[in-house]
Amino acid sequence: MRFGIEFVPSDPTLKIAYYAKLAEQQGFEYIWITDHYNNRDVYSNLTVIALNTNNIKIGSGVTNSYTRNPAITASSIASIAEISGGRAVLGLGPGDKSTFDVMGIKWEKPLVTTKEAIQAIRSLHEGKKVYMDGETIKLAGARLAFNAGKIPIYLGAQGPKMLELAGEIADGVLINASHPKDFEVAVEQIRKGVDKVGHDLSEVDITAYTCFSVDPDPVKAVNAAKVIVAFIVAGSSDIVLERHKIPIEAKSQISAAIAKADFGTLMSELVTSQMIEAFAICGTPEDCMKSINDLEAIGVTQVVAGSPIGPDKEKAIKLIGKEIIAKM
Ligand code: F42
Repeated sequence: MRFGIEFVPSDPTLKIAYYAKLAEQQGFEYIWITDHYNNRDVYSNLTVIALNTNNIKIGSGVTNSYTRNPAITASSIASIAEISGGRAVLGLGPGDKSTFDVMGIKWEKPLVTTKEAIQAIRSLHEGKKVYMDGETIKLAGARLAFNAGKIPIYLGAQGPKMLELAGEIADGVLINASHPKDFEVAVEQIRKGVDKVGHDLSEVDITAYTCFSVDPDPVKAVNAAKVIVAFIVAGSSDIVLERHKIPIEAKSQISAAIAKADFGTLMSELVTSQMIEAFAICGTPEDCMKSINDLEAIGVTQVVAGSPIGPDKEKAIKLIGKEIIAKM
């Protein structure tokens, strides 16, 4: 099992760089930085992290091809590869519709757009002059003026078609989920894509991009995860909720509480232990280790400790290093 960690640049960049260095010391292999326009910029964060770490791989987790043209993304991540001595990985997904709406960006054909963007970025990294008359991506002779080298591309995916596409064309897939039931379904979809192109499933780094919360006190760990789990429930499809036997009406109740910023009711009533179990890896290091072992048995090859990581981030990073990574 590989271990990654997600940082959200709602925190200041220098604070993230401090956590990043700590994560490297604790044995994590990947750092993933989220990309949303309202947070600090992903590539500024990756640059500062590159300069403050030595071995850990660093990537966008995930950027998209709506807010950034694929040629710009190809150049940005290749710059990070150069600055970091070849440690860059590109996480790319269809993006977050709610942030596009406020920027006036239309979210058209996310599957096709993401596929074409990956093809374009790969060709640019191979040093080619790229002409692409795709359904949505159009390039008319774009070429990078410096050597990018080979940069692994991970696809951010949840939907069945997107997961299949990841199996077909990506080096890895970042799946926002935490429970074995969701990965049973996901792995089958990825396998379909892999089979289509005659590859082997082992060539894809199947990554659980989890809501993770660890603390010696399991109650504190659960409380720290509740707000994140509330957002996950509010954004989950009915199929996913049914899979976990969570009543569909819970989604609208939680969405209403989020809209009113009624975090008291969320914390005390609406987010149930069943939801925590379905959508987070949570509890003592031993609890978390058990969940990680269950994921590994299903085919997950990387676990990313995503927000909140724990009620005390620094303590949680050290705890994961000492009590989980070192013991796996
Ligand atoms: N989004 C961000 O904006 N920033 C982040 O930092 C971020 C991190 C992140 C990490 C892991 C992860 O898994 C996702 C992450 N996301 C982040 C969200 C990500 O960008 C996507 O929003 C998320 O993964 C949801 O994507 P999805 O896999 O559910 O795909 C959507 C587009 C979907 O509907 N997929 C369908 C499917 O079955 O997979 C396919 C729909 C389809 O076929 N559409 C056709 C097409 O061409 O797109 C068009 C159909 C038509 O009628 O037009």
